[in-house]
Parts: sequence; structure tokens; C-alpha cells
Amino acid sequence: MAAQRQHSSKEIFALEDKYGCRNYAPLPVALCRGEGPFVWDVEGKKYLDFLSAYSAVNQGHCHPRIVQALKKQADVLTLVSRAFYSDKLGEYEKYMTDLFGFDRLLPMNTGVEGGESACKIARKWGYDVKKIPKNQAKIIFAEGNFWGRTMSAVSSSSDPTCYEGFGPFMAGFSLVPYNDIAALEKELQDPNVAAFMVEPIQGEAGVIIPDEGYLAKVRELCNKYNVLWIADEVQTGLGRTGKLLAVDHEGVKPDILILGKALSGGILPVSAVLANNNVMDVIKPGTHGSTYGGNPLACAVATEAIKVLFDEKLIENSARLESVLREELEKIPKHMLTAIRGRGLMFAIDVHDSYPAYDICKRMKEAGLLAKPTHGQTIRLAPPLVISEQQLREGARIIQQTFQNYKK
Ligand code: IF1
Repeated sequence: MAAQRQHSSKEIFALEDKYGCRNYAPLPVALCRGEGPFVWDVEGKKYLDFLSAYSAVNQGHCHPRIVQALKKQADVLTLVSRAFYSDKLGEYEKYMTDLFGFDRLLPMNTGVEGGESACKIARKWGYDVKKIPKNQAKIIFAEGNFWGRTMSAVSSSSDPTCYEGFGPFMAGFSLVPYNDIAALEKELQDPNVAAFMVEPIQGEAGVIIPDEGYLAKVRELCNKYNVLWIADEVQTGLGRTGKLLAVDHEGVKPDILILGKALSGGILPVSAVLANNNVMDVIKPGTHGSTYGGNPLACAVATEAIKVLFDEKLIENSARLESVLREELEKIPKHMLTAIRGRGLMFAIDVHDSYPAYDICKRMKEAGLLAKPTHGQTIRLAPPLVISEQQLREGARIIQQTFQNYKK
């Protein structure tokens, strides 16, 4: 049988446009291969990937060790559900809890399921441990948060694009401004508050880094008012910001930690919720679960993905390259940007209103670099952590030249 002809980029755009739910508006590039910090489109053009699948591909595309772990496990056992034990889950849970310093791990799949699970655990803890009256538990979120697309996630969102038209919303959720300790303390005084969920650095909001001391203060206040602190490290975790976790920048530890994305190095949806006994033990058999959560394939892949982070010193690389990327981005003509923010290899630039960010990204794509605008005029820059200094400078040069050559 003859091999099927490869579709052109244009044909691929048309197929998705005609047959897919149009919930995204992708840049016009159709990829078919990836390796390390690079991806290739179907016409064979090579790009530096400065999005990294929204930080899921911290270890680089198709990392050979992670792919090997996938193949090896896929030949043996992929899924048994949680109705039975598998020989991989407990081992993985031990590895992860030792590494992150928590008693227990709840395995889930997508990041948003991690967030949902954390909220369920927090509510149950609120009733069983804090003794909040039935159905009165509150969870506080920060304005500008993003943690996914489920009903709970959109119920806690302050972004109309995310929530408009999707009501009625989850009860018992409220918002406080991000990076505002006074506003948070006011809310925490309500004895019905079970938890405060927050990203240590807000991703979707545009890489918003809180003032130094904010996270330490969050920790202190949650202790003071007996409220669980949930840290959403789905995007910031696993080396992205130059530390294993973004909370490590302030040396503090949340009560509940959510991981996802790079936990599998971009191979499978794998997420995890970590907590100590006093919190996690509120969940009893039958009260929570997931068909795929903790499957042997995911356990094998996630374990290897974490080992790669350490063996290849990717966290150190992320920390070291922060100053290189900042130095390079500062060469972009001053009048074209209004801000540069970043930690580790999680950066954003705010583009001046007169230079449409989407257009800039399209031109960067034509010049061989992929990045995506968020919230109008912000461009997020988050290359895989395997990127070398030379590749990073090469990417930055493409960005600089795109700005320099930009004609309205
Ligand atoms: C989309 C941004 C990134 C997240 C945090 C949980 C989740 C996410 C902090 C949910 C997901 C995504 C999903 C993607 C866009 C994206 C994103 F643009 F919104 F900011 F990463 F850069 N917590 N982030 O950032 O994880 O369920 O998707 O596995 O289009 O929704 P998920």
C-alpha cells in the first residue's frame, strides 16, 4: 500500500478549521516533528520553540530517555485502573513524596484535574478538620488566575473570555487581588475559608511576579488563620523559573502542591497533588478517583521525566540562562516594549500598543521562532530548559530582528 501523502500546511489548517471545534486560533504553522528545543513544520522548515507547549516540554521535544521509558513500559503494561494495584504506582509515589517532602501523592492526568482535586481535598479538610459548617466552605483565588477550563476553573476566573456564557458558577469561590497581602488577610478572617489557591508566578496573566516576600507572607497568614495554602505549580514547577519549584525562591512550602505539564516532559497528561497526612487523609476510598490517574505508563514516564531534570541539570540551566535572556531582550528597541518580566526561562514582554503582538509573533514564526501572544499585547517566551546558551542567543536575535525590521 502506498504511503499516504503528507498534507501541506494549508491543507492541515483547513482540516482543523472544518472538522474541529474552533476553540483555538493557532498561529499558521503545522508541525510534524520535534527534537530538543526545535520543531519542524510539514514543509521541512525548522523552528526554535519558545512556547514549549505552555511549559510542558521543559525537557525538550521527544527526549530520548523519556521516550524510551514510554516504549519500555508500553510493551509491558499501560493501564489497570485503580481497582487493582500495579507494580509502578507505589514506587513512583515514594519517589515523588521523598523528592518534594510530602507524605502522600494523588495521581491525576491534566493540570486542571489537579486543581479540581486540590479544591475537593480542601473542602473536605474544611469540614472534617477545621469544622466548617456543612456546605459553607470557601476557597479564595487570586484575580488573574488561570488553572484550566473546567466549570470550577472558570468559576474562579476573573477573565470574561474564560467564564462569560458558562454560568451558573460554582458556589463558595471568591477572588482577591494578586500580590495584595492586606486584601488576603481580610478574606482569611472569615472562619469558613478552607483554602487559598494561587500560582507563585501567574502564567496566563502574563508572567506576573509577586513582590518579594509575598509567598512567605501567604504562608504566614494561612498558618495564622488555619487555612490551607494550595500552590498551583502546574506551569511554574519543575525548573521553569530556575528552581525546582517557584515557591523555593522564598523557601516556603504550601499545604497542597499541584504539578502537571512538565511532569511528563510533554509525553502524556500527568498531574499530581501532593500533601501531608493531616490533609490527604480526608480522602477515603470511593470519594475521589480517575480511570487513568496513576497508570503504569504515566508513572514510568513521569519518573524518567523528573530524573532527566536532575541528571541534565536543567534547573541550573534555567537559572543560569535567565540573565542571558534578559540581557538579549533588553536589546529590543526601547520604544517598542513597555515591560520585560521573567524568572528562570519563564519570560514575558509587553509590546507597545502600536505594534500588534499577534503580527510580531507571525513574523517571528516566519523568521524561525515560535511564540504566542497572550492577553493582547503580551508575548510569553518560555523555551525548553534543554536549550543551550548559543541557541537561546540565536532565538533572541530572531526576536530582536523581528522587532527591528517591523514596519507597520
Ligand atoms: C489552554 C496559559 C500556559 C496553568 C496553570 C493549571 C493549568 C494551566 C498555572 C491547567 C494550563 C494552559 C492551558 C492552555 C493555555 C495554558 C497557558 F496560556 F493559559 F497561560 F501554560 F501558558 N494551572 N495552562 O497554566 O492545565 O488542564 O491544561 O493540563 O489553552 O487552556 P491543563
